Amino acid sequence: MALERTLSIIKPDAVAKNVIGEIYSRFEKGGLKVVASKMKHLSRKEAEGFYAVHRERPFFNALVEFMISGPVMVQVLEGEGAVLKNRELMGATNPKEAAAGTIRADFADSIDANAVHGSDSSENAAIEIAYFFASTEVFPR
Ligand code: RTP
Ligand code: MG
Repeated sequence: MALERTLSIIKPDAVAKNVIGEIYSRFEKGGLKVVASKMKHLSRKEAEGFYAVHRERPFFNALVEFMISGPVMVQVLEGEGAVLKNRELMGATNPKEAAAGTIRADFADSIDANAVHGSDSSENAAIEIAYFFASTEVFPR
C-alpha cells in the first residue's frame, strides 16, 4: 500500500471533552503520524465551505452550527493507506453503529456530535488538506 495523507478534524464535542491526546494516541498506535496540526475556531463560512458537498442535505445547517460551536483540532495524518486506516480508527458515522474500540464508539454521543472527521478518499484528502494547510505547514516523515 502507498504512503498516503488524510485530513482529520477533532470536532468541538471531543475538544470540549478534553480527549485530544487520547485521540492522537489512537492515530499513533494505528500507525498514522501527525505531520501538520492546528487548533481553530471555524467561521460559518469556513464550515460551510468545508462541508459544501452536503449543502443540499437536510442535516447541513445542524452540521455547520455544530462545527462552529467551539474550537476544533485540524491535522494531517500520514501513513500506509492513511485514508482507510483513519476511517477504520474512527468507526461508523453513527456512534451507535460504530465498532467497539473505535474513536466514535468511545468518545462520540450522537450522529451529530460524532467526535471526528476523516477524508473519505485520497482525492478529497488532497482538497481538504489544501483547505486548511499551506504546503509549508505540512512536515512529511
Ligand atoms: P465526516 O465527513 O464528518 O468524517 O463524517 P462521515 O464521512 O462519516 O459522514 P458524512 O456522510 O460525510 O456526513 C458528514 C457529517 O454529517 C453528519 N450527518 N448527520 N443526521 C444524519 O443523518 C447525518 N448524516 C450525516 C454527521 O455528523 C457526519 O459526520
Ligand atoms: Mg464525510
